[in-house]
Parts: sequence; C-alpha cells; structure tokens
Amino acid sequence: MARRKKIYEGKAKILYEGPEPGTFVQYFKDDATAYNAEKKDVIDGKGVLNNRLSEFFMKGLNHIGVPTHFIKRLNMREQLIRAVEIIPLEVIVRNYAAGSMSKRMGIEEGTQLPRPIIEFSYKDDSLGDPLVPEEYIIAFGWASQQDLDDIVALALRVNDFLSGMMLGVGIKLVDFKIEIGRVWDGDFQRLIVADEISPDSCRLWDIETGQKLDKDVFRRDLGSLADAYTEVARRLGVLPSNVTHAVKPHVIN
Ligand code: AIR
Ligand code: ASP
Repeated sequence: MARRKKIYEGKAKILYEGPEPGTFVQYFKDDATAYNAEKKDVIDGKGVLNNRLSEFFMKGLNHIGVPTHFIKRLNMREQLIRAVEIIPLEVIVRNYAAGSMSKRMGIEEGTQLPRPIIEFSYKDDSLGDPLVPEEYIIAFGWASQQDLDDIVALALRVNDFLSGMMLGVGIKLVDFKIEIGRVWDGDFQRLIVADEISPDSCRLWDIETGQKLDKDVFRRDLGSLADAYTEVARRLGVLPSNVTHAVKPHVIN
C-alpha cells in the first residue's frame, strides 16, 4: 500500500490522512491500555471488533440524525471519517454508578442514578484525565457555553440511543465516554460525535447475570476481553453468529 501520512497515533487507534481533503482514515489497533497506559497488552482481534462495533453505533446515530464523524468502513481495521478538530474533553454519561464515580463518591457500583449524569474530563494522560468543571472548560477556551449546551444535548441523545439498543439485547449501559469534534461547513461550525463508540469506551453489563462485557474485563483481569467484545457484537448482529473472533492457532491437548 502507498505510504500514507500519519496524522496522530493514540493508544488504541492511528489516524492517517484521508483520500480527500477533510477526511481521515482511522485505524483500530489491537492494543489495550488501562489506567492511563500503566497496564498494557495486545488483544488479538480487538481492533477488528471495535472497528465493526463503532461503525454499527455511529451509523445508527447518523440514521437518527445525530451527526458523527463516520463516513464508511474501508476494511477490517479501517474506517473513513470526517476530519474534525477534537475538543480535548472526555464527555462521560453515567446511568449507574461505577468506576471513578463509585470511588470518588463512595456509591456502590451498579446503583442506579436519579438521572443520567454528564461529566467532563480533560484529556491528558500525564494528569490522569482529571475531572473538570464547566467553568474551566469555558475559561480555558476549550468550548463556549453554547458548545457545552450542544454537547450535553448530543450526549443525551447518544445515551438514549445506546441504552435502548443495548436493552434490546439484554445489556445494561452503565456509562460511556464520547469525544466531540468540530467541523466547519463554510463559515458554519458544527459539533459532531467523533473518536469511537465501542466496549472500550462503555461499561456494558449483562442484565441477567451482571457479567461485564467491556474494557473492565481487561482493567480488572476478569477473563477474555476478545470473548466479551465478540459476545456484544454477536448479540447486536454485527458479526454473523457462526463467526468467532480471530485467534491464533493453538495446540489442543
Ligand atoms: N472512559 C473514560 N476514559 C476512557 C474511557 N474509555 C470510559 C470508561 C467508562 C466511562 O468512561 O470506559 O465507560 C467512565 O469511566 P470512569 O473510569 O471515569 O468510571
Ligand atoms: N484512561 C483510559 C482507560 O482507563 C485509557 C488508558 O488509561 O490508557 O480506559
């Protein structure tokens, strides 16, 4: 393949220059990291699964009029996306307490929250992605008050869509993270959902058993991450049911 210009390499994905101006190619790696990259591994097949799952969610959002960066999937690991300027925030929506909220507030994991709670973290690994108040976001110029209102509206629509989709396949959407990008249509600026939506960026629990089907399986050493993601994909009909994730050949004794 012709050499392409790398725009950015993150922990789980690489962005390349796209075929047309205003586009990027997003490549999904098999690398898994947690706790701001203190814990690392390579999980065979994770990139393929996340490429398919993110395509599935973003396409669905586009269909219901929630704008996303997704244009089309190119191959097993790559998708064509709109080039955006990423707002340096993790926009987190929580329906049930878990993870850092449970720790911070002393609320038991799995406790249903009175309403979806949105919070913002500043994207900076060296600082550990600290939670930031809206005041910081506006004062530091990352987003305006109007942008924040738009981001909250987008995040709540994504939450309703994903929660319903997951409920339909027996999965509880505990929380998730999205990133937001700016695009310009002429002089007109718009905010759209960017980055990825996958079990790397959500907490997904089986409704019946409470089994974790997301990156916490890796963070907390709970078993096979690829199996968990394959199960999510299978339930959503994203993978034909007779396909299992790509594993290396191994000797059975
Ligand atoms: N998240 C936050 N930073 C990166 C990711 N993937 C996601 C987690 C979880 C939610 O945001 O996967 O779904 C809240 O994370 P935490 O650690 O703040 O409880
Ligand atoms: N902060 C993210 C997580 O824990 C990614 C990372 O730490 O590398 O999921």
